Amino acid sequence: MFNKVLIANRGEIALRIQRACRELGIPTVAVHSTADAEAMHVRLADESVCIGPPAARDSYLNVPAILSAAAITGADAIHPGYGFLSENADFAQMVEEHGFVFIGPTADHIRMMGDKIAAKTAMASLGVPLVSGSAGAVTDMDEAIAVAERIGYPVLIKAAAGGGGRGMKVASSPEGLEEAWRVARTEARTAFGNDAVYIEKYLDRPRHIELQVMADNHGNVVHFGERDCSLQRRHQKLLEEAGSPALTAAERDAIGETVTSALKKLGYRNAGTIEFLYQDGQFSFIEMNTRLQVEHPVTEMVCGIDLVREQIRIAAGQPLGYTQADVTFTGHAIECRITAEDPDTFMPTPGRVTAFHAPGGLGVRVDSALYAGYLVPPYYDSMIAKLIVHAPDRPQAIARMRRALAEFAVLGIKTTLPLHQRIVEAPEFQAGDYTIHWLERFVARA
Ligand code: MV4
Repeated sequence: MFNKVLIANRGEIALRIQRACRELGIPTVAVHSTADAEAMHVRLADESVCIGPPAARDSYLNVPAILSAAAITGADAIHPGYGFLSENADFAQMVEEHGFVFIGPTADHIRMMGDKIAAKTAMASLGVPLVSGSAGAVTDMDEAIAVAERIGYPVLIKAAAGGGGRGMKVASSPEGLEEAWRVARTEARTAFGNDAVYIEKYLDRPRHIELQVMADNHGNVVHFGERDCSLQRRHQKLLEEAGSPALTAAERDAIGETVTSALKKLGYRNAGTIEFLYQDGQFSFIEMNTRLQVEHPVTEMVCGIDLVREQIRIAAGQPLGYTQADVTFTGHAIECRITAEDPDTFMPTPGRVTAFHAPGGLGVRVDSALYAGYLVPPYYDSMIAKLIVHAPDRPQAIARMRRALAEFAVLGIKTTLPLHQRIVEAPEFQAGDYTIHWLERFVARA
């Protein structure tokens, strides 16, 4: 096992990783920007190193500073968390070249999944279902027209280097295709420095369902079921659930078997999330995320497994120690992502938190680095807390979330707590009857 782990992140996820390390008996090193000197992740770490000024590019993305911090503190492994450097293949490679263990997948797998065309090609060859579309990159307009004619309109043009919703254009007719094609290529070139694009059939009312997997270095792969992440606004998730209200246990088992067998053949290692669009009973692979995700706690609650502990054990070379048959799903879990934003306009609301009271009680978990007196800095992501509830079934989980949201007090700044209260009251949410478009409209009609 590792002697010391450096956590290359901040906020609640830095605390989350520290907690797993502490339970494994591993000392931790926090890194922080000058803006985060008073942050909870610094206070709770065994050691800390300041790695630069507030702007992320000069601190949390500053690779030489982070590698130096690992070297001077004698850390032997680095956990990247999510965001920042977590899906940067060059960083993962550099970490290993400097003699540290990267707690995550191999640089080659991160690189492969970062290229959305390479990811789709690999998954298709391993038997994972895709949405119909081009076989790879589409390089000229005539080919684009031919692909669209074959799969039928509407179609979606996506950037190979995109992902997470960036660089997508819908075309509903041959007339619209030429314009969408030009705009998509230009945006891809300016945003990613890579104008490769591909074409898919546009699904008009899908759910976003993702599967959590974990693979050790000995060929064992298990899945921990799905999360429904359809409740998002502008590609920012607001609420996630495990399991999906739309899936049966048989459907979960089937897609789980497809995915674990594919990743076994791929030789994948550590944590991964396979994203699907789900519509009319069909799964269509869209992307794979090669990191721990923000919403991992809902999976932990229903499986009773510490996913970060598993990541660390696996990176240290230990086998999983259990099989798919040992993974069981109990009850239902929901997570609300609370942000420092105006609940009506979504403008960030950094500032001083004057009072903080987190909810508690049976089946309530709060992952947050907030405290009374904390100054929410303007430089980083606006998420300030994740409120997670677990209960025997979905109606009880919703009742528990309503109760916990009512207890939660964050004073001094505006937060999205009132918006979450409205979402869990909505009949469509309570019925589990929503697609990726529902929240966007719900917010607009308020
Ligand atoms: C799609 C789609 C419809 N049809 N692909 C957006 C994020 C990126 N990961 C993929 N995305 C989409 N791909 C096809 N063929 C609709 C979306 C999409 C979406 C997907 C998941 C969650 C929220 C979304 C919001 C808008 C569009």
